[in-house]
Amino acid sequence: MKISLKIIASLLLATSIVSCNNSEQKKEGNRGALASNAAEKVYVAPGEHDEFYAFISGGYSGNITVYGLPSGRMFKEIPVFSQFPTNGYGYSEETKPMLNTSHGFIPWDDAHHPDISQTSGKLDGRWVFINGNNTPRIAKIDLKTFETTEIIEVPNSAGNHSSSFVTENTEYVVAGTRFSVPVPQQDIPINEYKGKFKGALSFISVDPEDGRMSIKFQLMMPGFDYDLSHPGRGKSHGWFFFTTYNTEEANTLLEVNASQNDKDFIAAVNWKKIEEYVNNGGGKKMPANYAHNVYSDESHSATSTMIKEVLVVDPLEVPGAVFLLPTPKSPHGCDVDPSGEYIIGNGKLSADLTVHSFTKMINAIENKKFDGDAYGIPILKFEDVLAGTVKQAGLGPLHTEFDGKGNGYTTFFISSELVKWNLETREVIDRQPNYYSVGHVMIPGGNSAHPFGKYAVSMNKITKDRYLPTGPELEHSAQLFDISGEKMELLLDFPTHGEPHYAAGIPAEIIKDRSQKIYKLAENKHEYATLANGDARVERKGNEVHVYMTMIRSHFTPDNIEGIKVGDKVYFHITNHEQDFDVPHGFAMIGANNAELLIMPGQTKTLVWKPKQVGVWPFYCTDFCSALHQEMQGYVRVSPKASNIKLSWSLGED
Ligand code: K7E
Ligand code: CUA
Repeated sequence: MKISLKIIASLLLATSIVSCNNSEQKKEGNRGALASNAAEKVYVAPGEHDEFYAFISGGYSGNITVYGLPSGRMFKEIPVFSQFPTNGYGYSEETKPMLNTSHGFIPWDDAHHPDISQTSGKLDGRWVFINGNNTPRIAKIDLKTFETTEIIEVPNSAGNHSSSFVTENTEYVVAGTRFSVPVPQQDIPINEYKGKFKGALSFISVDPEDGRMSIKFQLMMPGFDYDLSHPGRGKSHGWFFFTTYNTEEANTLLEVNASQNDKDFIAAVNWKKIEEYVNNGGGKKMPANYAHNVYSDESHSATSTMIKEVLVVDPLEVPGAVFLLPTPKSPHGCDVDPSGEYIIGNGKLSADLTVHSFTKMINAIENKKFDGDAYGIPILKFEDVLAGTVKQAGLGPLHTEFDGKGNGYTTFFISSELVKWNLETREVIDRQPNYYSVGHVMIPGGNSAHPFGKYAVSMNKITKDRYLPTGPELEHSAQLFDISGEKMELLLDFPTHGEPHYAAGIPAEIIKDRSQKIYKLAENKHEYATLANGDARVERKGNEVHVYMTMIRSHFTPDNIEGIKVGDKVYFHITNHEQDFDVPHGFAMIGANNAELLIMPGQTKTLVWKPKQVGVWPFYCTDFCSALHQEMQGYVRVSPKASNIKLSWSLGED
């Protein structure tokens, strides 16, 4: 008895010593800005606002989610490449054209890398761009309305992955193909890949006034896989850098066959030089067929135009514009530091990080120190462009961001950690475990000359035990770090939606005051808008019926419609007459083969319904808009196809 008590006592003592040590260590580790606790740092009191917006890619959701930092609260999902029943995007007649492509209507994509527009290397908060990976497209989201307002398809591409990063004045948003393909597409044996397939790097110009996108040129590169890219900035402005893998040009068993070369390349592209060449009439126009979809806030409608040619540039036609920098080992991320001097290649099969020097690259080019070529494109010598390596930083480096204070933050997928290192000395300063298997990391302004180095968000691929289990399928997990001090401090875990590949963060103050609250009814130019209740009506054109409807708390006008017949195609064109912030109304029709509509104040949207059964069928408002929301309903009488019931409708007290 005595002995066991002694043992227990000594165990207790040992435990208290251990925990004492632990808290001692924690204090050390936490000696950041204020050494306050994590909970305080992420607490945003009720009614208070977050300091940053984070636009997080949804990966296979095809969309973008908007979060607040540091709270990790989700504010909105912005539909981009995928139909979104929550508000009818891709279901309403007005938004269906946004998802039109050369393959027809495509209701889904895999969205990867959001990037915010810049002016003089600073985030200007006008637009977010993001790439559709599967059916190659670039989308633009307007940060006044947080709506997708433009999508351009990228021809001659497949797996649009080294995208969508913007140059320092948003001259271009760049899209590079991951898979090389026959250009133009043709029916040839797959094993003729080597030498025949091409990799298109597309430079999409962005109009400085209205942001309109158009493909300025496509650079037709050798048939490698172009994985990621980043623009030069500052001294390297005018250049763009792309990581490649499968420089072996294998077409099967890539996990073995594309890992043969000790080094692949970072392709350095002098886009200013090519732009000049193109402006002087260079390049070849090639037949193409790709969709350009534009949404207007005035007509509340999108149009889709097919474009029939694209300008193609062969890199050999523009000497001095493209060079290859050997980079070990199947590099994934390609990141450029805020000064524009360092180009970091994250060799995903390597333990070291490769840091290239822009200055050394220019010197080597000027001195023509080439080490052969690939399809005529000069290869520079590894030693001539290397600034140095970050030795044994971790296993499986993927992506790097910067804090603007001279440090890089690299994610390591295999060793599952975020590693902070000094750009000049390339020494590791700190490492923090990630739960689990981190992919991208985001520091607000990370792809710009002026990052906001207060927080880093790592986006993890595996969630496992971080949250309450939800069956086999889990949301991914993000982790927020305070990076204001010497050591990083883990503050918060929060789930994300889909599979985030990168995110773009920005101080809230840059965009929040410009955020639009309503659409002005007086400016509504929708061709089927009903601006006065007295104009509400129903018109028949053959078997098409157009309902010009209005909605305001708490009724639809008209709310009784008769004379509809089985086999008709009924278009409900509904205009929301509210002019107050945050008073949308919804519209749902029984048996409609689509989603509801969620209509913002001042906006017109159209739902198509094909009644299939005789009867009296209800419709209703889906958004609890007032105390009399449940009364916001109506009926449509559907008669047999051969019936003579006259078209009629109620206008109510108006
Ligand atoms: Cu940027 Cu996920 Cu598309 Cu790496 S990729 S993780
Ligand atoms: Cu309108 Cu509920």
